[in-house]
Amino acid sequence: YPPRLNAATALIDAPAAAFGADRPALRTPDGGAWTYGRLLTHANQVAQVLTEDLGLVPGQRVLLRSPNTCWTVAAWLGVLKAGGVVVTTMAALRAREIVPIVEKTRPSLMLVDHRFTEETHTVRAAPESSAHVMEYGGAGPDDLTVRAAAKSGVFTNVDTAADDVALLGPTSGSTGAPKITMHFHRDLLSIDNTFGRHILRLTPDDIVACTAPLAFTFGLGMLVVFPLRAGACALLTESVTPSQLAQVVERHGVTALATAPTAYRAILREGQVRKLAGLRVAVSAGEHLPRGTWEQLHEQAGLRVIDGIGATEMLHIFLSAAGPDIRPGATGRPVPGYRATILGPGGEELGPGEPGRLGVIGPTGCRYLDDTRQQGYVVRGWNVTGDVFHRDEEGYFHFEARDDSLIVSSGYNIGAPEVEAAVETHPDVSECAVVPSPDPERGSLVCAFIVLKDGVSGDDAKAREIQDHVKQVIAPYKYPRDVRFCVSLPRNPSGKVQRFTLRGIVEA
Ligand code: 3SK
Repeated sequence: YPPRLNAATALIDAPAAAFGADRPALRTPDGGAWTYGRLLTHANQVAQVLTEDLGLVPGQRVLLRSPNTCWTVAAWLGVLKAGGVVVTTMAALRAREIVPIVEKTRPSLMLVDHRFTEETHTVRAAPESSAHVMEYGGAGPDDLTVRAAAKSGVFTNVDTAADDVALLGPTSGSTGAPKITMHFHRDLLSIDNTFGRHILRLTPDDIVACTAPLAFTFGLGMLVVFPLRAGACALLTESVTPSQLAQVVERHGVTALATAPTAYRAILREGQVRKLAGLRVAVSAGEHLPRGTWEQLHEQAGLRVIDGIGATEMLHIFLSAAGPDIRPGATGRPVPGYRATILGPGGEELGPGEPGRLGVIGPTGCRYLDDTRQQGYVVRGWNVTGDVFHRDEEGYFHFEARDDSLIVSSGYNIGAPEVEAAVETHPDVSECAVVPSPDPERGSLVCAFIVLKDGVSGDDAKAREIQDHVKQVIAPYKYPRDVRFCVSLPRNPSGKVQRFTLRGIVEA
């Protein structure tokens, strides 16, 4: 990459010129449609508001909080154009989840979809935060979209370096406070030059749908980076059930779909899979895709699903396979540009058939913002994702297990300690331990073993009460769907909770 590079130039200015300003760039199921020209104009207008009205200086951070909307894409590109750093957060997060992100990333500004401002104002009131909050998508005089309408839509992108930070992506780690991954302008192009070009291979005729939020780098790649670089169109959905997703795919002529195995399984179960038969490309990521699900999708809709594993730390997918290279049941091989290995307990590289921790090296990699956990993730140059795999003689990588305290449910990474802490804020709870419980639909469920305070009885009503409480405290998708009351938690002699004992109970 050239030393000076603003990723927004490659993501919207160049595609609008190369593919034509009238080409469709974004669509929404309700009939909304933005061309490349319109997206470029709105992204420029956002950059103008940020720099001319709000005095944003290159390198300052802008937190975005929104579902997947056209204006979110414009805001995201506008921040890059202005030389700012995007801090992504999911709309579903609660104040107690946003505060640590704000404390760590210190944004100067928060751009928030007008439907999600309530919790943001709580965050704004916190002593650590001095960020200006601006809403968008509403109609008030200070709304970003209203201010943008008064701008010319002409903007010269700030001259950033290829390795200036462009994106701060929080990731719910398996322990403690959220970790904030940093990615450079060049990283945003690297994921396209690797997974995008070699595996996904979108064309300008593709219409792409993905259920992941733009705040999750899986969604960012699938809905912004890859389609825009290919001249394709992204269909943005907010929250859809699996059967609505199948309908959207059929009704809107979607040709490329990316979602988690949970959604594919639900579509199969609900008898909707024929609606996916028009897909040219189907991608599964976020959790392990079992061979049986791959085969059902192949038999019933003719799909050859591209499986893949990525990580927020790596920005996107680094193990995958497409077309004739696919081996059902295997996740794939290192995406061109990446190398992968299996590491033993002492960090030594293991041979074929031996399970160990997955290590990966490539053009993107883990750089946590000011976090000693960096040493745990990058070991002798290998990015160690926490997943256990084995490699076969042909060089394909096969999934075995995930990090002990990270629960992957419907493609979401949920840290067990965070759920435990939320459960323990309920006044009737004495202590709690959270483990994954296997689930045919979601891959895993969040299962909470709860010890109640003396005199409180654990029944269905109490379980529902605690579940509702957790949904108020942290993002609702993290709540324990499986609640089990017990008299005590199993502990080792030093007092540490023995999660493996609890896992044995749920797996029995
Ligand atoms: O596999 C994942 O969980 C992932 C994470 C970040 C970006 C992309 C993917 C598929």
